[in-house]
Amino acid sequence: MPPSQRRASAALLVVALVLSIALVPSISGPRSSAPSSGVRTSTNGVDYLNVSVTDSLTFETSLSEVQPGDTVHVTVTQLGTIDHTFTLAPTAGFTFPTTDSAGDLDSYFSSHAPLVDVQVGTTTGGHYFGNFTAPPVGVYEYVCEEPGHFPSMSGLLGSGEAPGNLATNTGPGAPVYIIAGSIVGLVIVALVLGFVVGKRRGSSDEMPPERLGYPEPTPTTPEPPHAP
Ligand SMILES: [Cu+2]
Repeated sequence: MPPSQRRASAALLVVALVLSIALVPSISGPRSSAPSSGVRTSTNGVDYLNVSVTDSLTFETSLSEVQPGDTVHVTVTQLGTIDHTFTLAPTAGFTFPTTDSAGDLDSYFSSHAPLVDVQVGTTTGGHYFGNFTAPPVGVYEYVCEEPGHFPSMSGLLGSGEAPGNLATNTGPGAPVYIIAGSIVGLVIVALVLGFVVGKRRGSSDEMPPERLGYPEPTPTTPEPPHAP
């Protein structure tokens, strides 16, 4: 690699590294100072959890986290036409095996009273209500008990912590992938730019003529005769 190309590549690599280091803290730093959507919005001990259900067997929830001790008002809106339930398990850190049948869910809830159990009727656009007191710190699973709706209809609600903190969720979080992706992307960009810049400079002042596809021009003045 000619010196000018080496210099250009080195400069771009330094820029990429500086950008990577600058980006990491902004992505992985503490997020408590900037509440994300999904965390409680009230300051008076009352949370409103809006849930919608559809015929495609999905839950959409307005909150992913509530605060322990808060009164949580649940409103479930039927966007389709099929019976559902919104049933919140009372045990922190517990999730149902995804192979569980509706009967398995029923038998669990018969010995573990749900925190809230909203029965959702078939009136499209209808609202169905429930209340519960947010439980001690932990992550809690909610499910639909209608046959065949679990595990498609299930999700996690955090109380005093983000749902992603559930102990069984051991994979790296999204920020890890974002940071790794940013670094790899910047390095690739730096290498490509370094190659292009180096090639352009080299073509004008350092690339040997035979590499450019035309023969070296023959000297127009004959060399002086060698001394005997
Ligand atoms: Cu359902």
